[in-house]
Amino acid sequence: MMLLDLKINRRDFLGTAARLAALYGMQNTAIGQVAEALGTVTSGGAPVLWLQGQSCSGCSVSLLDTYPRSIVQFLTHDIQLKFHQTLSSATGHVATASVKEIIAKGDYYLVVEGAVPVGMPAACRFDNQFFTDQLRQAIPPAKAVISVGSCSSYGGIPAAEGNPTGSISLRAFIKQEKIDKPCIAIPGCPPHPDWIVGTVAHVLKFGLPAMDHDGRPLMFYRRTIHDQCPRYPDYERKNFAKQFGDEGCLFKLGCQGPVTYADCTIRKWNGGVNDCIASGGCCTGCTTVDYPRPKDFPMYYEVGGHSPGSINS
Ligand code: FSX
Ligand code: SF4
Repeated sequence: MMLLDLKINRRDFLGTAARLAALYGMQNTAIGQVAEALGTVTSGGAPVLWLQGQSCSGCSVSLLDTYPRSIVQFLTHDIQLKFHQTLSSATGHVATASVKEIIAKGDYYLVVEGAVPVGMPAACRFDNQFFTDQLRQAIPPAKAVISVGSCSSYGGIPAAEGNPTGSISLRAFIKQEKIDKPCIAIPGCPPHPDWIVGTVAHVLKFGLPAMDHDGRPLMFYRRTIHDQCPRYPDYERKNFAKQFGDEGCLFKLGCQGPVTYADCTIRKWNGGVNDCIASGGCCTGCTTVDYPRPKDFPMYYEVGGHSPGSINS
């Protein structure tokens, strides 16, 4: 599917390659390789099938903020986006037929956003097909599988305490189905657009990235937020904020930075403008395996300490 036919000049192209090399922590000498990677996919060699399960679609919304290469350039030049439930215009039987055709041809990269409701398959359908069955068909022919977001990577919000639909992660689903396919996890609720674009580009050119034991690419998730936090000197000096808006380390307000692997404080969000801690909020640990935690997790409390049950009362 081509969304728009934009031309990209060499300067923009190398600029993107340089940024990707930088976000991998590569030397300048690697820029050529990354440019080659983008060139490979630009020439139409990287069909991508993007499926959505139980999610809020925030991961796709986050991807729209990719920069400096626009999302249109990414979708129309870097990858051949064959189908995406939110972006594609096809609906109903037409969409179902289109996805079936893509799966039958095989040889695509499968990106999955959202958790898998194995305990209640009818909770998530694509036309008349259960999402679980769609995955059973789509995973085996894929060249690689990438789970985008915490829901797909680890279960996330749909699998939070209570979990009425018996949701599990895509990784757990692949294991449960005994499908032999590596799955790269790009957790975050939502994940940073650089993590998505950078991982896809890496897979296309270099194959699977180096990952930690939970499938996260080390190039983005190697160190904790705490280790890279501008408030770390306050933590060392035991200068803790007592309420939101205070200066100082947010640890005593529930900051999850010490146990959360991601590079938000260095990379920044919204085009390099801000991140949770810089804006005065705690790290909620959205890239951790057990996010979003039990219902007594402080994230669900109003400031002032009301219990979760009293939030709306
Ligand atoms: Fe989950 Fe993504 Fe959070 Fe939402 O699709 S990671 S709820 S931002 O959108 O899956
Ligand atoms: Fe660590 Fe959070 Fe304090 Fe930063 S604000 S130093 S991440 S506990």
